[in-house]
Amino acid sequence: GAAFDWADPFLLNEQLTEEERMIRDSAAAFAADRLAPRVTDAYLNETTDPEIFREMGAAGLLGVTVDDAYGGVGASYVAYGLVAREIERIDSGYRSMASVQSSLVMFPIEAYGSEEQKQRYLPKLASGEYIGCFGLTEPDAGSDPAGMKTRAKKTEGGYVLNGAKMWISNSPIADVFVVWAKSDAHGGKVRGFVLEKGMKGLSAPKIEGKLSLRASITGEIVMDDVEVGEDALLPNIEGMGGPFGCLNRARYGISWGAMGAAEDCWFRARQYGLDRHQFNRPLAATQLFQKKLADMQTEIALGLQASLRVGRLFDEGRFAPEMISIVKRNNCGKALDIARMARDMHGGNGISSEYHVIRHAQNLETVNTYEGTHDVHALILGRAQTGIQAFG
Ligand code: TGC
Ligand code: FAD
Repeated sequence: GAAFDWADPFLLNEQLTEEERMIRDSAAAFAADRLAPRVTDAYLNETTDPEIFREMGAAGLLGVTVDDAYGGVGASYVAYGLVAREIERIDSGYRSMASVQSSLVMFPIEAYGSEEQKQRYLPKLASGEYIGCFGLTEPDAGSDPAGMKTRAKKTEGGYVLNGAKMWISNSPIADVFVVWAKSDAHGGKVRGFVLEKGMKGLSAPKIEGKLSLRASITGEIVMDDVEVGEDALLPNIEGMGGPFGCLNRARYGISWGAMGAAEDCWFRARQYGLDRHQFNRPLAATQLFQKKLADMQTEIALGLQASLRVGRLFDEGRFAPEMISIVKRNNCGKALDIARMARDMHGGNGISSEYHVIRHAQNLETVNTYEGTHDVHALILGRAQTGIQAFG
């Protein structure tokens, strides 16, 4: 039989290609060198260094699946997932910054944009010179984005946009805004628009006071008679399939990312249990402690294997959104449970920023909520197996 690797129980590493392992390793080195040293300060002070985008760009971590003709890496969805896992091992907020840029801004421009839009935006988004954001959620339209109020009204040379987006990652520091609006010229159907910082009537105030995901800046997008030309419209998509197509990619990446955060919690809890003695023996010598480690190992091994499978299907063009709901929902839910467990296993130290586990737990509250809440993904899966839509 084969030797058992406790940290890689199902030999995931062996199931990756050479290129995927290389990309993973460079993401891991970047995360350790550039992100880990900054994260505690960023989290405590709620600051996001825009320079991180440039550094990620230089390290080849933005637009992993985007065509290299446009500055992307042209690698697989599995490689993209591995990058998300390595970045989120440090912090979910850093992974958010990267996944919005790659899946929610570069993807729609590549998939739905004109040649001119691709040339104009993709290389600069890939290098991190431009920071992107994605505006779908509104104050009164979260789980039900089709209920959006943002409107695009046809003018002679283009459109005028009015509305407000809420809870938008990166928006206060963004140069490029992919926003979704109902367009009167298209029978009220949802259309995508690419706006740029500095347009008259466009602002993106920061949302203050977040107690989760504090290393990633979040804001609103306010559009007050923002006039754009016809060239701001994403020409090749109409309807809710546009934003959902982006969400499929981001949700898939999050399923890997959440497992990265969970692994960090697991490894830290294991080490803490080996080092810390109570009652004259290591905490790790107790049955309760070992049971928790076994639960963590099991859920992470299963979750990673499932994400890998969905990633391979993605790369073969055979994924269904419901598959993504399974891994997004389960991996985020399990990661949150694991982070809370790791926090508990660290005792009092577990509440300190120095031990990192409470930061992961706080972050994963957001990760479990955004990109479709845990319950909303249950409803997607319930609909798929009963044929009954239980949302409204
Ligand atoms: P429904 O009737 O199901 O579908 C409407 C149209 O959309 C199509 N569609 C999809 N297409 C591709 N992929 C998918 N996953 C799709 N899901 C639906 C569908 O085929 C249909 O097309 P058509 O042409 O027939 O009109 O839509 P519904 O309005 O009933 O939606 C229900 C529900 C709950 C599934 C959906 O609204 C939902 O997923 N809600 C959750 C919202 C959400 O995830 N928001 C995320 C905002 S972005 C974000 O959080 C970024 S955080 C990132 C970070 O910082 O990392
Ligand atoms: P609601 O939809 O009001 O849900 C509240 C509760 O009700 C949840 O528990 C939900 O599961 C439950 N619920 C809702 N509907 C039903 C139902 N039919 N049946 C049963 N239960 C239901 N959005 C973007 O567009 N772009 C971004 O970049 C972005 N970044 C984000 C960053 C952060 C830090 C956060 C917190 C959010 C971000 N979001 C972003 C928004 C995010 O996608 C939404 O918060 C999420 O979709 C949930 O919407 P909501 O907050 O309006 O909650």
